Amino acid sequence: MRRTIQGATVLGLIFGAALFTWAQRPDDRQAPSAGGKIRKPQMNDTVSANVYADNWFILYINGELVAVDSIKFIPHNVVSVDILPSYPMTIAVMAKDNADPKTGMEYANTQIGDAGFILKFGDGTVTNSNWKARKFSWGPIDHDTKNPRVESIPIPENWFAVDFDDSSWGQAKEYTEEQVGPKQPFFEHDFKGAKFIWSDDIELDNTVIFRHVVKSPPDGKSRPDFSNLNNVVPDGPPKKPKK
Ligand SMILES: [Ca+2]
Ligand SMILES: [Ca+2]
Repeated sequence: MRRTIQGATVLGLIFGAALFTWAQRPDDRQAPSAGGKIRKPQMNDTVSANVYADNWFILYINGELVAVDSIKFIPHNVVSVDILPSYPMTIAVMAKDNADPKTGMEYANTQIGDAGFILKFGDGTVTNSNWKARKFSWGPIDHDTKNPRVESIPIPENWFAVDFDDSSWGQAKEYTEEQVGPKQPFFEHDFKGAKFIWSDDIELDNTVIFRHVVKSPPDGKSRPDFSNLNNVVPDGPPKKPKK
């Protein structure tokens, strides 16, 4: 009798442990560090990225192309995409004002035209003067619209790479909403806490690259690192037995 109770207790413990393991699968388990099994990322592991550029941008995260502004000039649109963050997160953005490459002027060479860029991720990442910025094309030099001239320097091939050396670059400059004058789509998306940025001259600087490293999630939330997903087979639901 005693043995039976002991057996039942052991069985109960085993069953309980199995039930606990089952209940934890697959969504509740934290992904272990590299080398172990990793669960499949779900949509609630992603965060939204909202990006607004006057006039155009291309965005890389950790060296990979993530988003391209689908409208190069007007209307001024917001690009909103889902991203699966992993930290440290290197963000690299090339932004362009819609300037004529020969004159540096906008709107069929009728005006100098200004620029602006702003970004916010769902993890709390925002643009501000902590970002690095460098101009690569600017004009018309001295605001001379009669004899407009443009100066440009070559864009480094690996400007979006994680290990690109931006240590000599200056900081981005913040601009107010009034200075940039964003259009309606901007107000329909969450940019709270983000600042408009550009390089030193928001009128004349027409091609600018921004870079920023987010060391850990700004909202403090711990997130599994799925960046090695290509190197492991993630746990999935059991396959249906073959008939
Ligand atoms: Ca513009
Ligand atoms: Ca301009």
